[in-house]
Amino acid sequence: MKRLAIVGMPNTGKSTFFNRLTGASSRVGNWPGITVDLYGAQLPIGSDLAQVVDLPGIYDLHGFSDDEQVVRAFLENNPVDLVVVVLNATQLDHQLPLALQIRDLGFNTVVMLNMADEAQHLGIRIDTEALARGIGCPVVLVSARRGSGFPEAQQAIATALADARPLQLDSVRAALAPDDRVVERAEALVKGAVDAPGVLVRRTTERLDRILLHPVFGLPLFFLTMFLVFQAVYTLGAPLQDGVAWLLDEFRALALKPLAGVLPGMLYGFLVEGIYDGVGTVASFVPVIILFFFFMAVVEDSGYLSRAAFLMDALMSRFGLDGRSFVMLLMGFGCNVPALMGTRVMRSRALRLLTMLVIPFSLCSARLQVFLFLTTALFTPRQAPLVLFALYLLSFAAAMLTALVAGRRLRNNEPFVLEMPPYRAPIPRQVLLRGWHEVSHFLHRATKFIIAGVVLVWLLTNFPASEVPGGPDTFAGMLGRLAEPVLGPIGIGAEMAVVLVFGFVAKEIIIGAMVAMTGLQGDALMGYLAQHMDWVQAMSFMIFVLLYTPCVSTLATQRAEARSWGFVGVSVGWSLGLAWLTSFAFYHGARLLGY
Ligand SMILES: Nc1nc2c(ncn2[C@@H]2O[C@H](COP(=O)(O)OP(=O)(O)OP(=O)(O)O)[C@@H](O)[C@H]2O)c(=O)[nH]1
Ligand SMILES: [Mg+2]
Repeated sequence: MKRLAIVGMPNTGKSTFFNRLTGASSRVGNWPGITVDLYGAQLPIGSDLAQVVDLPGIYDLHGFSDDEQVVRAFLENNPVDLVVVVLNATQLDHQLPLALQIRDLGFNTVVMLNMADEAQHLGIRIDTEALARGIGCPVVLVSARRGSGFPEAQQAIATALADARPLQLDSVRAALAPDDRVVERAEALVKGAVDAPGVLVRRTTERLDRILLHPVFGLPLFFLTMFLVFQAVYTLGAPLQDGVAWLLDEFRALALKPLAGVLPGMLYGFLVEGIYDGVGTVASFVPVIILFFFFMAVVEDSGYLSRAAFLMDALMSRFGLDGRSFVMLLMGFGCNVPALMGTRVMRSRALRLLTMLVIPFSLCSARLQVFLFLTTALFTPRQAPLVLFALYLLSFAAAMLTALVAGRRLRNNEPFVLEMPPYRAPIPRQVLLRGWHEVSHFLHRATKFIIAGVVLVWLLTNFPASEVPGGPDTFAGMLGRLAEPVLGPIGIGAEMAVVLVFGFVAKEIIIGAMVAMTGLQGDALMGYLAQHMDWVQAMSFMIFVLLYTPCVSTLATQRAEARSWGFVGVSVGWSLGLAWLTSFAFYHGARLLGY
């Protein structure tokens, strides 16, 4: 099978091009460093099938960051029939050298000048034929986003693949031509083939930046935006969540109830009150999570994320981190795993490790489920969003404290240069894809962890069968008693302690486990919680859940990215200790104040 690699600088639209070419759904976003790993798809070309690989962005082929090494390793370990170089047509002066380097290495090459729409808008005119002669390969002007020039691009790729000879290099670095010569050639080419106004005016972007990057109002505006996002997620999400819960209830009453007479009591309890209710309660949060990702996708795809990095850079550097670390923390609000992988764009290992140490404190969507449930159960509708916001602040504070403590060992001296991409309207397809991705992520986690967790908790609470289900002499009761001495002092009773033990694997299990344990669901479970915990205990529980340990997938990713178990050990030990101490301080502080 022929192999085709897509190479280019970060944020030039490689993944957008790849998606349009193959119909795949590689992640796209207006932030340099969205793709950090290989992503492949198959493409029928004529009677052949070609494998197309979307690669991370690289500034040059000498690069040292982990994502740049991914690209180099790919070119060194796989014969490649065609390299499609994607360049941003509005920045040819500094992007062309990469195309020349690739061509000089001897690769069969096609160059895509992407973002034709923006180039046209800015009044840039490009003589593609002159460029093609100069580089020595076909050059096509396209807009991967709008689709203009795309048939020509496909044609050029098919033709170039037809007489392809695969090339595999032993060492990309050794084969590279000296940089200054390449840069000189690129300059001469751009001079001859590109006609651009002296200064590029991006009116909308400049106007927006004057407000959003304002030295005084920029940061408050950013926090206000985030606050509104959370408020919106909460307000819009609650009825959606009720809707799903209602549907699940109806299905239960109409379709599952009749089973009660047929199945033996224990089996019915296991299937319906254990698995169905447990997984169903977790599933009712999926709409809220999708909504959350919808807003995050908008923030990411509009280009505001890069502004957030810029605004927070000064503050973050006091903690030994930088603007990119902040963006990774924000991404971690979705799920910690991709955020950890996103740190590959950092060259300094110290900075990368430090960022990977703080990311697990990001309040991910799995924890959000737990907090939505508990805040609804124990606080008034007016208080709930504020409590939630306070938890987000705590999540950030814990991350910063961690950076301060660990920063002594992991000192960063990598200068941070961030390119500000122009603002772009988010693409609906992209935003919808993110939503869909979340649903499949949930289903994946459901089959992997949630069902298993719920089943286990149900078994623990219902056995030995001679005991009263959920009673102190069941296995769950014994486990709770074991955890009691540790969790008692922070106000967490035996029942909830068992739930926390399972939360170690995945935080999504927590709510499902509560259902399996109490045999209650929805409003009934909320009522039960409100009777068995006061708000101080609930808050202490939530603080503990927020901080206590990254889930198993996060740990596995930390291990893979840092290539060290010691690092993972430090991360778990530190978060457990911090969680316990924070909950302890909160719990006893509140009690002392008379709550
Ligand atoms: N105006 C315009 N925007 C585009 C075009 N192609 C891509 N974009 C936008 O450019 C941004 C970056 O697109 P991606 O496809 O994620 O870029 P990438 O090169 O894969 O980026 P990394 O994976 O981070 O290296 C997104 O906001 C896209 O919507 C285009 O032809 N015109
Ligand atoms: Mg990409």
